[in-house]
Amino acid sequence: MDHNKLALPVGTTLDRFIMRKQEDFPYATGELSQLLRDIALAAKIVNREINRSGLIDIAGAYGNRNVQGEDQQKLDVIANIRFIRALRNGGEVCTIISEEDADIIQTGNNQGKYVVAIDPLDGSSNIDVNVSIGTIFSIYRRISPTGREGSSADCLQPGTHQVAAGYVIYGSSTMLVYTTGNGVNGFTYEPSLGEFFLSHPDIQTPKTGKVYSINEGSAESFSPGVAAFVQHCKSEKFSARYIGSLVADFHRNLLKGGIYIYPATAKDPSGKLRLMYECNPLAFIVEQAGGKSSNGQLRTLEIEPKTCHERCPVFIGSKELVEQAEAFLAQEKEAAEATATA
Ligand code: AHM
Ligand code: MG
Repeated sequence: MDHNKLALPVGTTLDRFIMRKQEDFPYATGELSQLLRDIALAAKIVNREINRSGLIDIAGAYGNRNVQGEDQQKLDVIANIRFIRALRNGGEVCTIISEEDADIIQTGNNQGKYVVAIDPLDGSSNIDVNVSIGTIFSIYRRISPTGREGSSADCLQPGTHQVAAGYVIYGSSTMLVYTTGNGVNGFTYEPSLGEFFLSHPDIQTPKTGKVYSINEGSAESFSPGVAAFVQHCKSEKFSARYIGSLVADFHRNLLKGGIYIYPATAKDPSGKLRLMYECNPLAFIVEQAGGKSSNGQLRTLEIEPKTCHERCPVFIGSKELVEQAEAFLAQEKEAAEATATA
């Protein structure tokens, strides 16, 4: 009997993978690796809370509104506490921007070299109905000198400056997907061992796809370019897939090909999604996987942020589909300019 078949290897843990990657950079100090491990630890705790949310009284509304004016769920608050505590205790991060906090958060770790922007629990209005939800994070190196609190300039760097970004999807299984700018790797959580294992090495997103994801309930306020692109998707017999939980919609399209759109609408004239902790991290990941992300004209990662919680329209996914959407928007712009000069 082949002994290996009796006890198959369990695979590469996230911790070991992070350590190996660090060895590729001879001068790396290990701080970023530690920071990623802190995030993974908080993700495991949040995963535990989400899994038991139907059993104890932590589902449902918290009774507060966050800085965006949205109803906070109890699990939003719990996830926010968990991630901030992990980052504070880890010591590598001086300053945090969180979707759940109006102001930037100083961790007290003034020697910390990194800044984190995080949406601790995205799509949390889906918790009560057991739909997949996620955490999205983005990591920057601070630009201000260490030894003092991080500044708003540290927090307001364009997405091209990200040193790492990732998301956790709490779904039919829980996964952590991240990039440090050298490809994208996905890890699946094994609850009985309490570890993330490498399950999706070097993720490449298909160049094109047949899925479009947009909230068509807002179709009446789509601009002509967005409306024309959606019509194009229909005439090409694409499938419409919209969970209404960004990480889940993004993750599916990343693996299978497709485009996710949150455009400007009458209700959300700048789009709904936040640049710093929703669009930029996913844009970094999608580009690293061979895809594309833009606000319709500009590459998402090149948008110069002005405020921590600013929103932007987003067209993200397979490269060809994002380029097609951009072409429809360019036609819209040309038509508007022609009318203006007529
Ligand atoms: P949240 O950060 O308050 O959870 O909102 C973001 C969510 C995304 O997960 C999702 O893609 C989008 O809002 C859905 O918005 P809509 O219901 O307008 O389609
Ligand atoms: Mg969110």
